[in-house]
Amino acid sequence: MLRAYATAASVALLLTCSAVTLTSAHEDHGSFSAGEPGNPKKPARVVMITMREQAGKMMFIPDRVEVKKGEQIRFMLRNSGALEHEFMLATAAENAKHAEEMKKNPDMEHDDPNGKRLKPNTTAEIVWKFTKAGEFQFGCLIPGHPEAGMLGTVIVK
Ligand SMILES: [Cu+2]
Repeated sequence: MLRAYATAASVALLLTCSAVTLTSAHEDHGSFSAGEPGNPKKPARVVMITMREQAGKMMFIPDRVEVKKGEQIRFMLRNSGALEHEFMLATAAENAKHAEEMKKNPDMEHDDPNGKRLKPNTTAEIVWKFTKAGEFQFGCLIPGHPEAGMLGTVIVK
């Protein structure tokens, strides 16, 4: 588990370095590490992700998704839990940094192309195009939730 995390973090670090060079060109509309916001009018493969708590743990079901480079995915998110949860798609390193920021501001709301916060018994969608190969992470960064297991992996091949 720790080993897998370390591998993810080092992959993320490499990706972050390459993302930095792109930042200046994309400053006007932000840049995203895991690819780019999708086009809802274009075909997309549906991936359903359920968020919930059970027996002291919090989880995404499934917590691992594989996609092909260039593929567009429509994440259909459902919060079936009793608490609010969020889905933030980035690198593991970015999510870890973001989680630290959220400890200072736990009510930070997310409604971004790569992230949504869902109240209990609500749904949301994210259409995303995975333009880069690598390993990315979807995480719920509400304080305590990553620690309770609310992290998932996207493998882009
Ligand atoms: Cu959560």
